Amino acid sequence: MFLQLPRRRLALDAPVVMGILNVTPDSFSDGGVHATLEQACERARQMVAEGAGIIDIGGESTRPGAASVSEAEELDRVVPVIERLARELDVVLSVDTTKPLVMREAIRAGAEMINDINALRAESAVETAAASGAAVCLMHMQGEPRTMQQDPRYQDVVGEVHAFLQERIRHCLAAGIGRERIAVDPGFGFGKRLEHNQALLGRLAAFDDLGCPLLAGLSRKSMFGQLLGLPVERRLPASLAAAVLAAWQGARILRVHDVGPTVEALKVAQFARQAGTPAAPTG
Ligand code: YH5
Repeated sequence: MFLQLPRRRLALDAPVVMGILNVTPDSFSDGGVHATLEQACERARQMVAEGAGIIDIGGESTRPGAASVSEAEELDRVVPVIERLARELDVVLSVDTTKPLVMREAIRAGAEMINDINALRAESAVETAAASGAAVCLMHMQGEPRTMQQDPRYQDVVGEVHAFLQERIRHCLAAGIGRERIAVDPGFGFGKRLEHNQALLGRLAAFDDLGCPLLAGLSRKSMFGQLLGLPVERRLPASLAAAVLAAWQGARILRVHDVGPTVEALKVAQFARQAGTPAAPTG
């Protein structure tokens, strides 16, 4: 299995780690734009050295309750980082955005993938993504970031997320985005209670029949805070366990903060997955 990028293919036979690079004012100490650019690039280099295959660059905080960011502000944050990293590194660059203009400029600057938590539902987003030649990640979200955790409800969370992703895949195919350019994501924590996240994590294999590689973002999420009563800085063991469970069920891309530890944990998962099935007994 692979993901088709504009000028090459990303092999997904073994799970790939997508390192999270937030380029928001709160993510780095405030030494001005140049200091921020330099620190963001340094963080990206470090994640590549630790084994990341994709760097996901975001200029808008999409955490529950976060304020939205203007188009101009988001462009100012992400484009310089993408330009610099595209020149410097061979890693796949992904832009984490819901805005068509940001998608277009990010791809012009060297991004090869669009990670959209809104699954290209913004006006002209599908057309923009199609024309760009970039790969896309379609993520499920119920509601919108500001209010999505207020009262999330489902009759059948796995069935509803599956139906949503299927509909978004169809929409992309109709716009000319080939299936080999599409990854799908159940959107852990996006309009979901603990029981919803539990059902999705336990039944990730239910998304196999969509025929697109599965991306899972579980790193440090609130579901582990709820389950374990731990603050965000103590959620690494839970995040590693979840990444391994997701990969064991076939997830091909894991979006994480802690690249090195996740790469090691995923090697163990892949090692077990590659064990040969025992020969059927004869006689
Ligand atoms: C995702 O799952 N998530 S941003 C709250 C946390 C920790 C982490 C403190 N973008 C995803 O990472 N894109 C985000 O608790 C994403 N899939 C894709 N494709 C939220 C996040 C986070 C939020």
